[in-house]
Amino acid sequence: MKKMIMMGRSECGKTTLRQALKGSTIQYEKTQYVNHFDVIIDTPGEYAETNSLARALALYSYEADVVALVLSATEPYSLYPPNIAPLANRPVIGIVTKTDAPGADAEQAGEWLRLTGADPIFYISSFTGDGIWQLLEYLKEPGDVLPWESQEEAEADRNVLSTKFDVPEIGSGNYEFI
Ligand SMILES: Nc1nc2c(ncn2[C@@H]2O[C@H](COP(=O)(O)OP(=O)(O)O)[C@@H](O)[C@H]2O)c(=O)[nH]1
Ligand SMILES: [Mg+2]
Repeated sequence: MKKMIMMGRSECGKTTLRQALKGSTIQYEKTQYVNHFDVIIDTPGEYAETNSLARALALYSYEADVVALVLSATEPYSLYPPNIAPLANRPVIGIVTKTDAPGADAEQAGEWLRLTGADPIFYISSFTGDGIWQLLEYLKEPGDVLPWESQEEAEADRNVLSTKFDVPEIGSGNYEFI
């Protein structure tokens, strides 16, 4: 697999996408540090949001084959200025996440990513699995065995155990401690 580093603001769905690319269970976790999971480098959103930390992201990109700019389809605006893709000396792709979310405008997010120079752009829902296969196919190299054997399997609904904002009803006894 090509090694991909994901960059994007907090909450845009990087960690969930990492989970959805690797398995079928999704559980909320806060990204506290830059971590490598085999071929996916997940980064805290604070790195993309903070000028001084952004330099660290530039350095981490040297460890990857591909840089992915991640933007949620629910964003009212984009943090990415136009024409930033040529700043990385790696291919830069765009990933629109949360295409399933209420109020999502995937086309608009895709357009903002296109303006950065990212190419190609993938449209993904980590919850429904939509678009996961196309990304895996892109990252795949000869001889790789994918976690999924077919597009159907790769794009099956995920088992979402917990998300950041789902607060269990008080008194329901249905709590998930992570
Ligand atoms: N509806 C929907 N919500 C998502 C999706 N991906 C992530 N989320 C939610 O968005 C929030 C932030 O996700 P997270 O992966 O932690 O973002 P990160 O900060 O970029 O790592 C969590 O509450 C996720 O459950 C998706 O594909 N669809
Ligand atoms: Mg994260």
